[in-house]
Amino acid sequence: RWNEIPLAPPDKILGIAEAFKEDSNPKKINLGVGAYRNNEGKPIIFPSVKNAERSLLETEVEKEYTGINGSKPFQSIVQNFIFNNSNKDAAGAKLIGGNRIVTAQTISGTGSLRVIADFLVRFNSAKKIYVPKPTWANHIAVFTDAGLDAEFYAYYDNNANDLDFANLTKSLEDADPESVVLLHACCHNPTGMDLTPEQWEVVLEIIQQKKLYPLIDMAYQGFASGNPYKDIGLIRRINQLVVEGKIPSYSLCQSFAKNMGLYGERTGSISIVTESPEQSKAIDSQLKKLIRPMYSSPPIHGSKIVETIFSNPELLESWLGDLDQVVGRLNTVRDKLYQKLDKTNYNWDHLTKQRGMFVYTGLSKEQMIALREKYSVYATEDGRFSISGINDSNVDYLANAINEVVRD
Ligand code: PLP
Ligand code: TYF
Repeated sequence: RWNEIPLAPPDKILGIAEAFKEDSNPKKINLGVGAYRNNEGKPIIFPSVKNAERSLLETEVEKEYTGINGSKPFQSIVQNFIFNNSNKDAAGAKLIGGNRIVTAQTISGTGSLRVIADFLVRFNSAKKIYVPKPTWANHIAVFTDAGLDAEFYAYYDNNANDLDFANLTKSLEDADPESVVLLHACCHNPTGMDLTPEQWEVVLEIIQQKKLYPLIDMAYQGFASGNPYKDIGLIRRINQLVVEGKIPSYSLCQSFAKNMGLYGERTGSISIVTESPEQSKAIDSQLKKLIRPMYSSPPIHGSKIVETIFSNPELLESWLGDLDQVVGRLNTVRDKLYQKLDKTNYNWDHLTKQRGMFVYTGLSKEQMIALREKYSVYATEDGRFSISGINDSNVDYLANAINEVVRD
């Protein structure tokens, strides 16, 4: 019966971990998956998260199913965290107060992307989504599996190792009206290059002219500045435009995988900003109708951690500190690598402009393969390094390997 099924290729990102495991070189370095490692090369649990779990262990008395869209407290925490920005976003507060945001807990960021993709296939007039070139590889798989037609808009100039803003605006101006456009809120994956507020302004203007539907993906909130409340400039601005009636609606996919280190807990959300409380009611009901036959309801442990942290000012403070430390180490590692790289024949200045978990080296596929085969440095062939795999014990070896590969 199944003899006709062909072998599927391994996932471009997750496949690297498999290859890394097989390598017996003691100096091997894993810069593949975007998951945090400390200076000892080990994954961590944020101390604030551990404390929240301790408290949950004592107080939890049931493991009942949560609602299809998650719990009300979780939805409200997420809304206040992202849209009200601790009472600093007047427009966002207005949208929350006016019942114009529908939020559902989802199976982390990937789940929220899939839920909104299914929603758009059902309800958006246009079935096309424009994604930046390059983007997270899974974006394209999620959107096309759901039945959307994914197309690229220009984003990055591989020769200049810089944002290609002129072509970015040009390709959005050429986009089919009413289509969906995917925007990375901050710490663009894989390039680490974000738009400036002035550049966002231009893009938001085109979005209005072409009646494009903004879908924002925010998987790295906090990783640009170290402070999650400072990394949501795009959201604050778009909230103003919604309140002014210039952009009717948009959606936001959000994940606590990276900024709370809740990777495997699968904790994230989808929020849809609507035009009226009546629309909100209908959309909330449709999200439930869509999710119920798919996975019924989201997991509860991660969302309870989030609820515990946000309802305790000390834990909240402690989490913000934990996140700041993680981001601080990433920035230190980025600087150290930059300092050790040979700049005589290769300009590495783009590294200093990039933010988040990745550096996008600009190295060719051949150079990346040489890094893997000659030096046991594992990363995706597009030239992306997940830099938390770098630490005091391997940064010299890594920089030397890169310098050798660039020289050859
Ligand atoms: N979006 C982007 C751009 C990502 O890089 C990731 C994870 O790497 C995600 C979404 C979703 O991650 P998760 O499903 O673990 O929340
Ligand atoms: O490194 C990346 O870009 C991501 C990380 O279930 C990831 O692919 C890994 C597993 C997963 C979600 C995201």
